[in-house]
Amino acid sequence: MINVIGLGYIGLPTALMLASHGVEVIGTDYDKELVDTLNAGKTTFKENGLDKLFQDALKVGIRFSYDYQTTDTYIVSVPTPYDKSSKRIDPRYVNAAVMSVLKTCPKGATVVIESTVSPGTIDKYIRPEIKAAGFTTGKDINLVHAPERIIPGNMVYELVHNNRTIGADDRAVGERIKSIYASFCQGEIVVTDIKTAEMTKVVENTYRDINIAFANELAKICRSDNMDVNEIIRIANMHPRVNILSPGPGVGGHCISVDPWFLVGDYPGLTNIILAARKINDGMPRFVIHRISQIMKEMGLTDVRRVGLYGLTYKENVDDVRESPTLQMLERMDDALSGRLVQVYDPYIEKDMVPNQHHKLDEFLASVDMVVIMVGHNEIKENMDKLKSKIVLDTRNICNLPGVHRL
Ligand code: SAJ
Repeated sequence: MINVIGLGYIGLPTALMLASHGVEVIGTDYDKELVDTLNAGKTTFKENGLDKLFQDALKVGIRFSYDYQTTDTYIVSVPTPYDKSSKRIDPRYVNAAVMSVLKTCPKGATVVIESTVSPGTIDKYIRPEIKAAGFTTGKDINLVHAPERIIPGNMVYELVHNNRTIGADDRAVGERIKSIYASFCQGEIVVTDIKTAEMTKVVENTYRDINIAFANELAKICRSDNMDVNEIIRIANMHPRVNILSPGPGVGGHCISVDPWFLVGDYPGLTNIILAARKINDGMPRFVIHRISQIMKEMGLTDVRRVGLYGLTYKENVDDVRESPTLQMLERMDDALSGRLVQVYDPYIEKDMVPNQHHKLDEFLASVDMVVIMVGHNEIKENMDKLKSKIVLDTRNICNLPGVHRL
């Protein structure tokens, strides 16, 4: 039996996937409400294919509990925030989970850490705690790092099809864990050491952050000299060795906007490009605010008062608002756009999160003169016609209406 600890965006789909492929699974989370919701037969977030996977797992008997179970294998998938001042990883949740495992596991059990951690975290923060608790790694407890790679919006597909990395102290333990993931994973599973697995995961997200920052910097250059950045990227990408990502209103989510900071925090002085990329991407919400003012000025619209932000989530077709560029913009908008009434709408966010939030597209549109497309949800793509009478700033390059403004 596998005890999956942490039933959030990664732990839950992983637990469901294992269970629906014949592995006995108990999911554990300390959030009582979350466990109660799952036990009542409801999923806790929206994700393509998740409800069906959940039903399949329920049919074969997956269970959810607040308690850690006594078993030989644990998969830990809890948050790993970073400390905003030191930029270093804050390992407290992973540590707490591992310490709780030690209280319940039999001798020789294996703890698989799926949470993203900075290189060396397991050596620096986890092993000393295990030792201090009187346990010896490799004897009393085996450690494995199996970072996840699935992308929100396509998690269920990617769980099955992505390649994976498994870092283990002991090759045989790594191979045993590989065989568990191979119950559902059709991709290649590489077994390596723990530190290599830690670094590889952070490198993947940092690579994407830098690529997006490059696109964002190009957007600023092109804006300053009247060039069309999207057309330039489209044509450049026709080169067989060029693949530039898309500019946007900022990089949100709990992964790409966080993981590069781990490297900046741990290797100051060696992380020039990585730090510059973080700053460029973090500066994009401010650039969007600047674009709003610029467009109004260019159009001579000093009397336009009503600006609407379409989209609160960090990207399209998900309900996750962590590190969302729209939320960052709202924090800064009061000073930058004082006097303008900012309206907000997102079809994925049902509860009231911010002032002037609407829950129906038509009502939102009726209350604004200018629409800033912050997120390219399918809903807005299917309703572009409704923006015909509006001033539109499209930060995602999805709107083809005449006169649309872009980054
Ligand atoms: N974004 C752009 N331009 C782009 C692509 C993305 O502005 O061309 C923005 C998005 O709008 C969003 C942010 O970047 O705000 C991040 O979105 P994303 O779709 O690039 O990635 P995440 O954060 O949803 O998921 C990433 C993935 N990592 C990589 O592709 C290297 C995923 O595979 C990881 O599993 C995930 O991080 C994670 O959990 O680490």
